Amino acid sequence: MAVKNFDRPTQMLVERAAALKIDTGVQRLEAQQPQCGFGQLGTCCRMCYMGPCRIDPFGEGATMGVCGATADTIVCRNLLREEVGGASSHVGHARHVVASFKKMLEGKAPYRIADREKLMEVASGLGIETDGRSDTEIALEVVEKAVEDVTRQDDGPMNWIRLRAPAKEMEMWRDLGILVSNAHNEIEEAMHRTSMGNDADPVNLLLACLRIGLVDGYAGLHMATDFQDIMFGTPEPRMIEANMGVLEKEKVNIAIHGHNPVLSEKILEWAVKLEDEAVREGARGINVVGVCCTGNELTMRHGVPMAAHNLQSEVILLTGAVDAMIVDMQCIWPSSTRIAECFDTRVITTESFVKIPGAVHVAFEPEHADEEAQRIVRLAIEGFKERKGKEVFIPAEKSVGLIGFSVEAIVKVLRKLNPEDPLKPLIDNIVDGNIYGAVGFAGCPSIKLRATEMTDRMAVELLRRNVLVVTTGCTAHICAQAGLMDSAATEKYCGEGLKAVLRALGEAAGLDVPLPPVWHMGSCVDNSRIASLLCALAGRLDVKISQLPVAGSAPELVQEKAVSIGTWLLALGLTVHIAPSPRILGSPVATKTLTEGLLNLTGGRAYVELDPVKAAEGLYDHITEKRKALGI
Ligand code: BF8
Ligand code: SF4
Repeated sequence: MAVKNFDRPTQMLVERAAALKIDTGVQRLEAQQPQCGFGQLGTCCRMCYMGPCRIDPFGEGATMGVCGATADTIVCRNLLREEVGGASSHVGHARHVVASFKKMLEGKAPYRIADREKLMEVASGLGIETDGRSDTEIALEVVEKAVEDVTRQDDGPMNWIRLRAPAKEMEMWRDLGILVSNAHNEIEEAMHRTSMGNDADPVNLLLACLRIGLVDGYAGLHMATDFQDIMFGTPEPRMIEANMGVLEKEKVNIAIHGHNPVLSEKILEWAVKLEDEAVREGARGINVVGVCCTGNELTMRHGVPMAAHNLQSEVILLTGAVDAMIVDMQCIWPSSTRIAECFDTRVITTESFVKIPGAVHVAFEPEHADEEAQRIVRLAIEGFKERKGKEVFIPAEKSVGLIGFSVEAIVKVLRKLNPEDPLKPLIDNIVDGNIYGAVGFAGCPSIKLRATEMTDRMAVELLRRNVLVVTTGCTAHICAQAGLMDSAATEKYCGEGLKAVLRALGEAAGLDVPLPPVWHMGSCVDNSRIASLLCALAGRLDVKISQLPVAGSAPELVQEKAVSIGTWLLALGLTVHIAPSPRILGSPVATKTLTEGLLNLTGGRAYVELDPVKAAEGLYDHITEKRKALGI
């Protein structure tokens, strides 16, 4: 087995797997070498059965598919289909949450409105009359507005674009003809457009990519965040622990994995209620730990420990200490059950469209959420009964962090410094250069880049240059594990200016330590929170988002979802760093448009760099240019 240089807990478990003759992604990646060059460049087409066709990027073989499609057409069609995959996941997620919320309002599902203030904010933003009406009436109308975004047949734009998009960018999108009105229609049209014999114009296809980016951002991310906050509460700062060391040998360990908090919130509730049953079976309690994004959701709202990012979602099972891993949707490795069956671990699937051979399936319906959550928790207790007394292997490492940086929480702290104009202290510090700029990290851990610690090293390089880092999704897990959400990291890694700001903010927050230098803003759908913060800053300064000294980064791209989020950020006018390269390099038009041409359309730009230090330098230079252009 090739020696990788993963962080110690991951490395130990990968080695344990090898000793036990259990395959992990490390061996499977090796077995895939060399990976297909056509696939990597995006020049393989399987849209019809005269193919599959492949275009030789060096011009020595075929230059067109059987139907005459060029590398440009093929690459752009493939890219758009990737984005459809990503946007479908996010829109599907939001739709599931909205449907559960509606059932709750109709008295059919056991949930409640946790954040009435947010409900009112969303309702007024949507132009809904709130005076003299009950919360339920108002909330039902909010649901109607959400449903319109997947049903309306007029020219729109979508209600959630009107609610959440910045005004200047909305005008720009109108001029570009990409202002979308119905997420499902857009997804259908993108599939239609890319099927054999339709759109062959690479530029037109790339504009369609921007449309899907907007679908992702507003009918996916923003909509999901808004409903989840209303239903489960808007996150507030709290301390948490991170890494696999949060597993406890003597407790029933329940790992919740996936994305949809409608399920995991109930599991958490019943894990508390059924603790006595666990104790009767000889456990010292029930320990719910978070994996991937539903982990982030529970961390942000309840302080549940962040046990594992996506790459660790299979190795955490090698501890033998997970009694049940409960999954809902997205990012779940099919290998999970093959590893789980070597131990007493139950993998429990819960969605009808997410089944895995070897898993126990408990169909989760919001109407029966309490019964099903109890059943699931009891399955975990059964797992513990079987495991009790057996050897487990839990790497001891864990870190601590302060998390919960919703925009509302950030503004609350800033208000202590300036009650009338809370963004002013932030802006003043940006102007002074104490905060040189900010970079938002989003996305996944890649088995291809984890060994170089791409995300954490980039973060440290940026902090040193007084660039604040905000993060979501699995990059948040990586940063938490690296200790970057701990106040101590502020003293250790930040430049003097940023250090001073974080100290002042820590004091304003009533802490006797600085704020951490990397702010955890939530799950992947909560990239909406990062956009809201940018939107507020740009609005306050009366500039476009593309003028701000900020950037985005998907430092370890894995999922189609990261591609669709990235495209939304490009539509918003951001420079977006990506590693490894998206599958566009086989198309000169796609490569040039996305890395240069877009600057003239939205102000955005894709920037590919696989070396963490160079990538941080590249983003720093970008921020410097933006600062100069603003005259600061
Ligand atoms: O939606 S960061 S591996 S868990 S895709 Fe998946 Fe990537 Fe993790 Fe969350 Ni986001
Ligand atoms: Fe080949 Fe054209 Fe069919 Fe694609 S659509 S597989 S390029 S013939």
